Amino acid sequence: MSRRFSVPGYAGPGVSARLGALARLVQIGSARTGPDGFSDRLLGEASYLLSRAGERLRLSADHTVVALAGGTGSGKSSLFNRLAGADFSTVGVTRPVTRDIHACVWGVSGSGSLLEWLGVPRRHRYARASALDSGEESMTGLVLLDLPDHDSVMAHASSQVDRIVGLADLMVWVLDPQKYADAAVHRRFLVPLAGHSEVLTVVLNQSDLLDAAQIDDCVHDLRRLLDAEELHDVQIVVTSAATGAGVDELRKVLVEAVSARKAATARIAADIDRMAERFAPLAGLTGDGAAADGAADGWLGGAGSEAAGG
Ligand SMILES: Nc1nc2c(ncn2[C@@H]2O[C@H](COP(=O)(O)OP(=O)(O)OP(=O)(O)O)[C@@H](O)[C@H]2O)c(=O)[nH]1
Ligand SMILES: [Mg+2]
Repeated sequence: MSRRFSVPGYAGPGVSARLGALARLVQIGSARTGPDGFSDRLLGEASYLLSRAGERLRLSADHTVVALAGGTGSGKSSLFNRLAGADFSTVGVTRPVTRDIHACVWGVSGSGSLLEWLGVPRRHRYARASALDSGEESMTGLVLLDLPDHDSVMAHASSQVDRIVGLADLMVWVLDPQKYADAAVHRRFLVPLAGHSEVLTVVLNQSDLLDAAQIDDCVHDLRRLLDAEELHDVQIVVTSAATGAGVDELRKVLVEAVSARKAATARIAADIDRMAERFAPLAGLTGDGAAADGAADGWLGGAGSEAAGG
């Protein structure tokens, strides 16, 4: 019996598997275009969807990648440890301290290939396996990264930061009261994100070193800088990794990122399902067992509504 993924209650395979199957269908379909085969339009739209969903989603749709970035000594590792609830990443006075990316994963298995791809060494991978027991369900799926400083003397660390900026679901720029206006950070990392406030949060750390009026001045000045950079909607969170002030607020930002990511993934899963349905009537035309060879095994079946040339 054929099985339609749109049947209520049938969730089908995960988004990663769905994307893999759709990629295979496009590959097969590209060799069979024409009046009897797959339409160029269908293949074009499927390719577009694949590129939009991207390699990142194929690797792991269930994880939300949030990266702590910023200059050396701003307190990235200290905040990472606070959020992770353990001293995973070394904090120190010699600079720079963090030489490789560290990662903490909340509660979802299967992050190995993603962490590989992100370039996190095995010895620096930590898990909050007990997330489900500790009231942290809303963090499930979070992959928190502690990055080396962006202007590191170590070239490999600096290029790692550039790479992560392009693929994280949320970048958290950790600034400190002395260097929050650092022109290099603003020009190189913040300005290019103009118009993409949703992928950026700014943290003003070390607030324990300032009094209330100084904090207000700093936040006001930082807001002015961000406004000038067309980053009006970027949230500024004031924290102290030393006292724990503001860390709950930062945790909330991470939870929101996780739920936004889940919503986006659900939307993409629905898009893929609709797209795959359009391949259904053509799946038997390939003559090479395409529908049965595992590309869409157990997922793509039943009659769709779109025929070749549509
Ligand atoms: N007073 C105060 N000190 C802090 C705070 N956060 C971090 N520090 C101290 O600042 C120093 C640097 O902290 P790290 O967490 O190692 O900074 P980092 O951004 O990870 O630095 P790199 O790994 O070199 O890039 C350490 O001595 C921390 O104890 C804070 O909120 N308040
Ligand atoms: Mg560090």
